[in-house]
Order: sequence, then C-alpha cells, then structure tokens
Amino acid sequence: MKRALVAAMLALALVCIGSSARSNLFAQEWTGTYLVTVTNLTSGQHFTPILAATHGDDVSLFASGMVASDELRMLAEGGDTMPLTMALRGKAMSIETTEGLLAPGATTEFLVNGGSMHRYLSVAAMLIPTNDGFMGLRVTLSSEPRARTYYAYGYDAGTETNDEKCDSIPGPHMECTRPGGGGAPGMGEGFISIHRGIQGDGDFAGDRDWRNPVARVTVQRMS
Ligand SMILES: [Ca+2]
Ligand SMILES: [Ca+2]
Repeated sequence: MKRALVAAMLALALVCIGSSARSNLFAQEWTGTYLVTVTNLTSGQHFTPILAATHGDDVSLFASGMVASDELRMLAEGGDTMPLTMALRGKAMSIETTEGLLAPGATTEFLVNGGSMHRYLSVAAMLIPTNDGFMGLRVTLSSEPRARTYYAYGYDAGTETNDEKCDSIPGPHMECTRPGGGGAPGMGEGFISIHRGIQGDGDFAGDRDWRNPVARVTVQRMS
C-alpha cells in the first residue's frame, strides 16, 4: 500500500514537472508585429529604398571590419535591394522595402513581424550621393510593447574608391549636368568601415558631408 502511494506521488510529480517544462517552453516562444520608424538625420544625403528584415542568428547583412557580400555591395553602390532580398528569402521572417528616396529630415514607417526565432531587425539603405556608402543597423527586437529608439551609422562598404564623381554615383543630383553613372572606380577600401563622409574630392561639395549618426530608428511592438 505504502509502495503504491509512493509510486502514485512520483507519477504525479513527473506529470507536474512535464507540464511546467511545456509551459516554460511556450512562454519563451513569441511572435509580434512591430512598427519601425526611420528618420534621415543628415542634411545633404538621401536614403535609397530601405531594406528591412527580421531574422535569426544565422543571418548577417553586414559586419564592420569584414568584407562586404556581393549583395550588400550592390545595395551600397547602386541602391539595389533585390540581391539582398533574394538572399534573405527562406531565412528571414519579414522582408520589407520602402518606396522612393528618403530626403534629409524626412521620416518613413513600415511594419515587420518578428519573434523569438527571428529576434533581430536589420535595416540598410544606400546614402546618395556617395560611391558605396550605406546606412545600416542591426538591433534585437524586444517582446515588450515599449518603443525603443536606436541610431544608425553611415558605413563605407569598402568595395569602391570614393572618387565622389557624378560618373560613379547614380543620380540625378543637382551637382551633375547628367543623370549620374554606375562607374566603380578603384578596388575600394577592402572592408566595411565607418564612412569618412564627403571630402569634397570630386563633384560634390562639403554640404553633402555628414556626421554620425545618419538615422534614427524607432521600433515598437504593436501586437
Ligand atoms: Ca568606398
Ligand atoms: Ca559606383
């Protein structure tokens, strides 16, 4: 009788432990919809359409000090988000691209979905006019509804030498008497670095220059 009672108590304890482990597992998993607001903080640079993705540990759009991927190079040199979008398909939870250029001082917003398995938000957009400059940021999504504000730096993709010439930078730009071109001078700096800004070496003057940060990014969980 005593042995049966002990066995029953043990069985009950195991059921309780099992149910507790399951509820903890479920408690750790979450998904949510986030409102992302991006403001261009520069006075003389536009952002090309912003690529945003939510993803897990296995994805990195860029890392300072490292060589840029071909997909990032195409975004940084020409504002083309499609190669990175294609590379992210099947890995990212949300992939969003804003429309048009974001002017100095302007703000845009969009929604993404994220969660415990896709807890990073990465954003990137070319800075124009630059040879291969981009705004980039990677943040960790919070499961809480409180809005969080981050600041993004301007990076040099390191894939093109910064000659600051109209022939090398897609436009149009008011400094260029022609549309602006896709030339890729030099071998670049070789790795992703903090951008030095516009030095006035080519067709663009110092009023195109900036200091970091280049963007304010606010992320708020909505549901
Ligand atoms: Ca460069
Ligand atoms: Ca170029």
